[in-house]
Amino acid sequence: MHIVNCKFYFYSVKYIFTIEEIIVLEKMHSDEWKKFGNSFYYFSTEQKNWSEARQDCRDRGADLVIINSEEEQTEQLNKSRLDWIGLSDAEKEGVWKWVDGSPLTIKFWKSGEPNNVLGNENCAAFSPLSEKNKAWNDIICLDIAGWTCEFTPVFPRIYN
Ligand SMILES: [Ca+2]
Ligand SMILES: [Ca+2]
Ligand SMILES: [Ca+2]
Repeated sequence: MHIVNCKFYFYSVKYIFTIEEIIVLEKMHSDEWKKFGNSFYYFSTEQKNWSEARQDCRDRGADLVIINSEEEQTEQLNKSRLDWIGLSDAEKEGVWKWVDGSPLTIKFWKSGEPNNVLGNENCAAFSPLSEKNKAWNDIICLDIAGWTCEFTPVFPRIYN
């Protein structure tokens, strides 16, 4: 009887998750999400403008990708298409901010970018077939491009 109780206790603990943990589990077991480092990534199959792309990520419990390191930049580089990242200067011209509100520190602009053509380029995207450290272009936010969502769990215990 004692052993049965212990076993029941073990399973109870193992299978009670918070909603946030269930979202992580879903991404872990979904073919749509790819894990790299501490994050999961979703690569769109469609093309949308920047705001619609961001909304799609939010609907998936994530946001547009934020490039925090050279490793992440390199990992994201294998793209043969224009692809939105979570970076814009729409609020104040020339002041680039990530979708989580953090300022731009490590940068991977193409040569000559950002150039704010016609005063109207406020959203950043990977350019196709770019060099490793020179890959981003500022383009018009209403342009159509693919996009990448990133989800970083704040509770690493269940997927380590
Ligand atoms: Ca990131
Ligand atoms: Ca701009
Ligand atoms: Ca540009």
